[in-house]
Amino acid sequence: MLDSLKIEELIKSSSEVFITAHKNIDFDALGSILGMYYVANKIGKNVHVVIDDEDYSKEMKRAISSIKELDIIPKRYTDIKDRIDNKSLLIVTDVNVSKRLQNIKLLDIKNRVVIDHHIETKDCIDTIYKYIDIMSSSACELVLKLINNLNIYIPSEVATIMLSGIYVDTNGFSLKTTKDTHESASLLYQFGADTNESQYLLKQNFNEYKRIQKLVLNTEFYDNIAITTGDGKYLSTDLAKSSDTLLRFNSIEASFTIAKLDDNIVGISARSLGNIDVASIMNKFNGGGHKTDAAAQIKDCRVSDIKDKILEYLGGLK
Ligand SMILES: [Mn+2]
Repeated sequence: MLDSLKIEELIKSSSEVFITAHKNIDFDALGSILGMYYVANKIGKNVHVVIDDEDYSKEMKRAISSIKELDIIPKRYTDIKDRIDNKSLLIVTDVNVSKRLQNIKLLDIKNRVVIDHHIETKDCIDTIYKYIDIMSSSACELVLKLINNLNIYIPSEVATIMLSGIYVDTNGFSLKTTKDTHESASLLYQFGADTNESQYLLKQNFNEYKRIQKLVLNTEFYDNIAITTGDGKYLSTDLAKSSDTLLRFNSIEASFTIAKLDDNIVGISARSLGNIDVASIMNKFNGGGHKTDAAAQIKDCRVSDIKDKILEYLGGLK
């Protein structure tokens, strides 16, 4: 449950607020950071947006230059580290594991709030308050609930970035989209979100597209199950996008994408329309999630062995 007053109180009692998200920032991460910026700003706190990525896509540069016009200048950890004291508050959005943070040193800040829609794993950041809802479409949707509850105003440039974040995370309002998602979008339009500008922000990277297509083209079908395996290394977001894509084909009820994430780590991303519980299968690999959306990472194993095990577990479900 979202406790808006608790978040408000934590911001009020802090010295300054630092907001960050995951490495390789995307629009959901940036949008949710900016939403939280306006929440803390309205409460009257000094707020710092902390981003340590080395480089950005053209689209991300475009978004960041639009917020610079609002006088929001993202800072690096080295710029803010001397400001940290024992009353500093760290707000983390769109991620809950420390190793994926923009800069792990931000955990020098001991008072932390996490707002996220990803599966909570064992190495979740320690917090004084966390709002994690894996059924929610995006971190932006969660932050918009807070914005709505606390009656916060956001400028149109930020509304456009948040709309783009929801668009990306729902694959164009098709996945994990609920009444709440549309209500969030509706609120963004009231703040002046611009769909034309959003189209510029949402332009895809062609190399990423090729990587995901390569995965998708390597799919094998077993009745209503699609299983894809990748050669070489992929990003975990590639696996997720591949499984999302596969779910859209005729008669497919569940999809699995398996590929190496690192030399000794194999990742699985699993999706289902709800009739097959993919979380129960990911649990067998010590992963987790929800019955429609789950994942796992396994050390020191082969992609082909993982595929065989999935088929075996699926056989057991019947
Ligand atoms: Mn997200």
